[in-house]
Amino acid sequence: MQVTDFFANLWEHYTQIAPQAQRIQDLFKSHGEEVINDHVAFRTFADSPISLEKLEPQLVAMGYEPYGAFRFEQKKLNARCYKHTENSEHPKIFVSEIVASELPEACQPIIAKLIAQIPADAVQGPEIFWAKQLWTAPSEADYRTLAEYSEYAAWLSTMGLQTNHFTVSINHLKKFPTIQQVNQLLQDEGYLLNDVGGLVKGSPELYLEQSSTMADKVEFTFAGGETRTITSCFYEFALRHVQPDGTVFDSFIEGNADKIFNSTNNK
Ligand code: OOG
Ligand code: NI
Repeated sequence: MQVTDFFANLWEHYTQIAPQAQRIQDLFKSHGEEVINDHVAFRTFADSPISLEKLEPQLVAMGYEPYGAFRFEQKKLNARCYKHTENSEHPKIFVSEIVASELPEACQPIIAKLIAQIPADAVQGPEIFWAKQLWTAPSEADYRTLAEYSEYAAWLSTMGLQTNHFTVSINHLKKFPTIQQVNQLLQDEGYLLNDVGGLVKGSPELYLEQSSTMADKVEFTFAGGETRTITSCFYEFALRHVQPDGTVFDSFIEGNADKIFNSTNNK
């Protein structure tokens, strides 16, 4: 699959569940901006047929290569980032996975039940990145148990494998050159931003500043038939800075990412 077709498919699925992203992109366009994506992110289950390791060959087949690895000790996550080998204009990709065996006992049978339903050969092509839930809906009780220990696991149990967020490259905006201006525009339009550790994650000194909306909400029907409003996906904004060696920082920062993950928390 062509990389541009891959991202077009991702955007179409993503904006169905996160309509705020389309509205915000349209808002930037109404100010004469061209909206370029810095990166997209996915979440998945480690030790499963859709683990990071199983997904990676699909990204490699499209010309991507891994260039960074991360560990989130408290959240029990591993992550890797990927960039395109030939075209640096293609969005970067951030994939994280949760290690269920490291979560409290109470979570383990719940996650095992979901993973057991994923076909061993689930990963056949790039379409896997918008496959969503590859298992039947969890019960509301199981969802709440997961949420108690891991908002990430709870989110993944309902949303499955799909784009968790797209990210606007602030570097490519003309009228909103600072992240503060972007945040102000969004707040003036009534969008709720992730304020964990402040609205701006990172700093120019770290060569990366990021902010994000709080996730959209969707109706979800649990196994027992109860329909509840839960969080879906969010939109992110990233400003990258030039390093002393003259190159633009192109990776990710654990301390920033750790806070961005909370954009899907049910507050
Ligand atoms: C990923 C959070 C990390 C970033 O840009 O640091 C991230 C997630 O919420 O799944 O996207
Ligand atoms: Ni991100």
